[in-house]
Amino acid sequence: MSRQYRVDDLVDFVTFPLDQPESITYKNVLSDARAQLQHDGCAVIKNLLRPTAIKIISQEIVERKSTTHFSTSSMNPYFHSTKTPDYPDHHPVNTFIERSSGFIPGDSWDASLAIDVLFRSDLLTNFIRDALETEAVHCYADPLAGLTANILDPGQQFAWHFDTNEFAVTAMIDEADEGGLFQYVPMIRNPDDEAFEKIQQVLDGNLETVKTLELCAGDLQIFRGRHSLHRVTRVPKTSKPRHAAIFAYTAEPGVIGRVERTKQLFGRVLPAHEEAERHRVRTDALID
Ligand SMILES: O=C(O)CCC(=O)C(=O)O
Ligand SMILES: [Fe+2]
Repeated sequence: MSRQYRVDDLVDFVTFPLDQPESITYKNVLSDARAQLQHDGCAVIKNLLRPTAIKIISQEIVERKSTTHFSTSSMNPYFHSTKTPDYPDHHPVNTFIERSSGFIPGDSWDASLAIDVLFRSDLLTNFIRDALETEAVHCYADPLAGLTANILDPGQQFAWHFDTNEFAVTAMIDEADEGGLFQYVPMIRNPDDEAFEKIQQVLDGNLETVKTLELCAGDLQIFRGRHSLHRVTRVPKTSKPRHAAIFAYTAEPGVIGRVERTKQLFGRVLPAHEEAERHRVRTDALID
């Protein structure tokens, strides 16, 4: 499938010269993103997408909206929906909150689309790698969860959770008129500490440690979601829907999601998921 779009059709290289990493402008954008990520694991690059790119990608999402898998479920922050008797009732593992949003899956897109060009762009992944000050950034190899659009129709919300992949990149495409806010608690857990007590306080409604982002259409967010508890607040019934393109990346190549989570998010699995379950590639021992 041929590519119709180039990255510079979608991103203004005068303001964001992704193709000139040695330029002063690039270095300024990069050092700002790095500072934000070092501060709390989240960076927002305002207005990265051209207005025309927002329109094109919005249309790509709307055209595929019928393939969204909506799954209203009650889930804990680790994406599980069933009680674990080994833990007390009042514990994050046994605290279940509504997730009613849905995802347009990875296999709804093809290489001709602007959303796919951005996700797989070396220029963008190089920038993300440099912002995260990491050695390599690979597109999440999961055929359903790698490139998705998160859909929150009026009335829906995405409950508190941790991501499986180390970092994600979100391009806001259509923001809600009201609600649909991205909230997070920076670095609440780490590989040596599950921080169950702190997490429980947030789940119980104590929002003191919570930060809220005001994302607008065209903004790009780079987020370390494996250690920072996060959610998208409810979009009220009176609002227009919220659509965000989600680009998932991993530090290691070839990572594929778990069968249980894939079924929950997409309602199905592909042979690649069954295969991966037999040869898991994981980078830490935290609960999902
Ligand atoms: O839509 C968003 O802004 C983030 C959604 C999210 O946290 C996720 O897809 O894991
Ligand atoms: Fe997430």
